[in-house]
Amino acid sequence: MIDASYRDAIFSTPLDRVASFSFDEQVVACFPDMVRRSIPGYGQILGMLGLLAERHLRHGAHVYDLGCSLGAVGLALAGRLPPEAFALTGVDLSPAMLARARETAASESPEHHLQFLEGDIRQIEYRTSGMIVLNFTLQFLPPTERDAVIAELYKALEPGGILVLSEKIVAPDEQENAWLVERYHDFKRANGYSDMEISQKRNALENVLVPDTLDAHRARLETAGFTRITTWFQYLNFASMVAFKDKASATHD
Ligand code: GEK
Repeated sequence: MIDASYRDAIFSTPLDRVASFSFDEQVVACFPDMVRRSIPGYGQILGMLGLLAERHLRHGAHVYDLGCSLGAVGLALAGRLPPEAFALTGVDLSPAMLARARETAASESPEHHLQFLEGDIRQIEYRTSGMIVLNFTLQFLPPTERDAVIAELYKALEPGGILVLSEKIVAPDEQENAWLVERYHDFKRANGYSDMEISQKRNALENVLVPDTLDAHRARLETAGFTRITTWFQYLNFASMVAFKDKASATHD
């Protein structure tokens, strides 16, 4: 288990100027608590990733966890699949996150092949993979750079491979979106965040986390080449999609 003992209190005191959100040591310490209390369905999504891998991952295939933070996706897969079933590479920009991910993987799942690489998912050379997971990561890239990353991931997937994309989303209808956001703030309040924490975090994420609509995600995935796309999960303004690369598609060159 990733240590969840540090409570997220980053935005609990008034700050005269809320700095932009960044994934530094302060965030690492309370990250498990933060994601659990601020991403509706985070635990359910992780649980389902293991089941999706059991069902769709070719035995022995390589898996990417892009924007891996503390490595929760790898641990979730390791909880369902034996060590020889897959080898996973977690990629993240944050050295502080990666240090903790390596430690946790070594103590929790020493038999599994989980490695962690410091890198920018916009720049790395991708190897052929059976499953690629973007669990709440694409949303942190500038919107204009998202198409190119998804196109690369499509190329890196082997035929029959899957991409799992979990994101905070925005509803196209203003009224519907306002309702979802308000209920999301209720969700955070119910999880112990104060109004001040909610509003300061919101300001810190402004221009850092820019959500797309589900339609925009679908269009991007289709443009990249995916023919079958399913939104398998939605909880308020958080959703997860699975996109299948056709078994008959040309192999990666
Ligand atoms: C989980 N997937 O627990 N390249 C690599 N990493 C990046 C980039 C980039 N360009 N931009 C942001 N990140 C995890 C949760 S958190 C989501 C993912 C959240 C990394 C960033 O350093 C952070 O660790 C992660 O993406 C996003 O299932 O905090 O809301």
